[in-house]
Amino acid sequence: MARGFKLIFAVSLLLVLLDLCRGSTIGVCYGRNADDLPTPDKVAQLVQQHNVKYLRIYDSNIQVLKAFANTGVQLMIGIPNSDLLPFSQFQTNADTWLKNSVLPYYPATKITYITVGAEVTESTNNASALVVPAMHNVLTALKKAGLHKRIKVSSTLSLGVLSRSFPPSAGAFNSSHAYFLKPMLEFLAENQSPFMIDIYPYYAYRDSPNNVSLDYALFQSSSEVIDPNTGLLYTNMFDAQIDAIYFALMALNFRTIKIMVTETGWPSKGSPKETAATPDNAQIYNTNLIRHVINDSGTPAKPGQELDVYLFSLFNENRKPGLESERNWGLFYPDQTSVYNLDFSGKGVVDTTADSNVTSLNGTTTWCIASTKASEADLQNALDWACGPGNVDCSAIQPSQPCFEPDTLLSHASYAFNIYYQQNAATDIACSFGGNGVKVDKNPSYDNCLYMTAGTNKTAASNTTAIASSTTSSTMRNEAFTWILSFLFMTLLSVLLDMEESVKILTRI
Ligand SMILES: *[C@@H]1O[C@H](CO)[C@@H](O)[C@H](O)[C@H]1NC(C)=O
Ligand SMILES: *[C@@H]1O[C@H](CO)[C@@H](O)[C@H](O)[C@H]1NC(C)=O
Ligand SMILES: *[C@@H]1O[C@H](CO)[C@@H](O)[C@H](O)[C@H]1NC(C)=O
Ligand SMILES: *[C@@H]1O[C@H](CO)[C@@H](O)[C@H](O)[C@H]1NC(C)=O
Ligand SMILES: *[C@@H]1O[C@H](CO)[C@@H](O)[C@H](O)[C@H]1NC(C)=O
Ligand SMILES: *[C@@H]1O[C@H](CO)[C@@H](O)[C@H](O)[C@H]1NC(C)=O
Ligand SMILES: *[C@@H]1O[C@H](CO)[C@@H](O)[C@H](O)[C@H]1NC(C)=O
Ligand SMILES: CC(=O)N[C@H]1CO[C@H](CO)[C@@H](O)[C@@H]1O
Repeated sequence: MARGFKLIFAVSLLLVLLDLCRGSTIGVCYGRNADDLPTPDKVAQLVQQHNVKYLRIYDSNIQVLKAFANTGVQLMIGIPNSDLLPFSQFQTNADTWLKNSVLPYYPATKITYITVGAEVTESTNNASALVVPAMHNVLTALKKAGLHKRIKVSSTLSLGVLSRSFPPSAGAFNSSHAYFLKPMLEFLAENQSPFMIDIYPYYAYRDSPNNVSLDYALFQSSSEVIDPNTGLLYTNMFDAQIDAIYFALMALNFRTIKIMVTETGWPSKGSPKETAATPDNAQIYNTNLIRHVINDSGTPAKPGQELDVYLFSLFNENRKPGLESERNWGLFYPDQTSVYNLDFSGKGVVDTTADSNVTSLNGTTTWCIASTKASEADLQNALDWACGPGNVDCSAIQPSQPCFEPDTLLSHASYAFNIYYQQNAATDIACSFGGNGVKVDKNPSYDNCLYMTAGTNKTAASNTTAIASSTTSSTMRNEAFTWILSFLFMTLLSVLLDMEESVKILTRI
């Protein structure tokens, strides 16, 4: 008996730690308001190729649910505002939907969240009044199916729920929403569901460029904004907006509710007036956002707090109404080529846990170099990007270093492209550089200038002391995590086996 208890204890400890150490995650929103998108099956491949593990959809489309079966991708599914009336009216409507639209695909398709309604305060019909009753009915349906612990129910909101967001410590909900917001917050607290918010520093900048600096919106500010009430320093608008929500929740004494960002992003193109909507800015925002989040740096009010974030959006959606930017939030064009390079891992070094042997997957080794057809301007842009946001160590192409000669843009760009490519799992997309990169089978190394292969820096990457400085935090967390896991594994072993046996195993290891 005692052994049984020990075993149960060790297993639950393991599970608790797994959960605690999960870290912040990055997902992507898969909106489908377009008539030219690839089939859901193709999208499932694209998503897996890019190692995206979390995906938000806005409905419970059967083709999509089927396409993501057995992919390991965790799905957040949704009930649109237009369906809230039936869901709020009768329990049986929620029961039937769950039975017909969700359960047949679960658990092969990993559904982890249901969003009931989306940004109801922005909705023209009276969705706000319906949302909480609908949430209760969906939860009850899940309880009947025994799934309420595995699938969480919430609803996404826009920053419009706040009447004040600056300074963050003065964050407060608009009291005219209290009639539905208060019961919603009670629901979330009771069921340990997250507060889901869509956050767009882009709009804050676009709508008041005189008050908000572009650098502050893009996580590039060299100056800080001080919250006079708390003395907290803000270097970016994203953190300030999240903290405004934390303070608004605290003001109502909802201290346990976690925040999840169900949409954020930056458009790559806009109308002539939307000058900040460019591929460069979109790339900078999303790159910096991912690094900021993956790092588990939290916000000034909640340092170290994990935060799950979904990027908006997977594709450009040609049927979205409104300004030009509305149709250009995508990371990918409908033909599945990327609008700009983006490293979803935010790490910039080979992820030692994900890929153990990338190049030999195919039996061949490939390198990525700059195309001779690329223009000087494109090469310079791509080189600057690789050595900057792309996180490539470009020291070897500096004067007097081994790869400085020949001192040409083509040669320097080739060296940098290749490192980026190898550090990002050597996927085709990691060698795109806006069409200026090409893959080659022949090792481009010459003299003392050695071109990296995916294997080259394996040991360096897995050696804690040798990791590039910009990435230490999250990688070290993973290392520590691995140690904790190994330790727990050994504890488990020692419970499972006789003590003597496990001592033997330990000494052998
Ligand atoms: C929405 O519904 C609520 C509750 O039924 C009601 O108090 C409110 O006036 C309605 N608002 C509108 C704009 O119809
Ligand atoms: C609060 O919400 C109401 C109703 O949506 C709106 O008219 C009002 O302008 C909002 N107040 C603030 C300060 O945003
Ligand atoms: C922008 O700045 C002006 C003047 O400093 C101020 O009156 C206004 O309230 C600010 N607007 C916002 C949205 O912060
Ligand atoms: C990562 O976190 C550390 C400490 O929390 C911080 O100093 C560093 O600036 C963060 N890096 C990024 C890219 O946010
Ligand atoms: C990669 O895999 C190949 C074939 O399985 C193997 O020969 C090679 O040693 C592996 N390389 C590394 C670095 O593990
Ligand atoms: C394998 O490598 C070759 C040569 O680079 C390439 O053409 C082919 O697409 C690769 N196959 C896969 C499955 O990556
Ligand atoms: C890690 O790096 C240190 C210092 O460079 C070195 O002494 C050690 O042998 C390395 N360990 C491994 C496993 O590569
Ligand atoms: C090819 C390459 O970049 N090699 C590097 C691997 O990591 C070691 C230690 O960090 C560097 O010294 C090498 O230059």
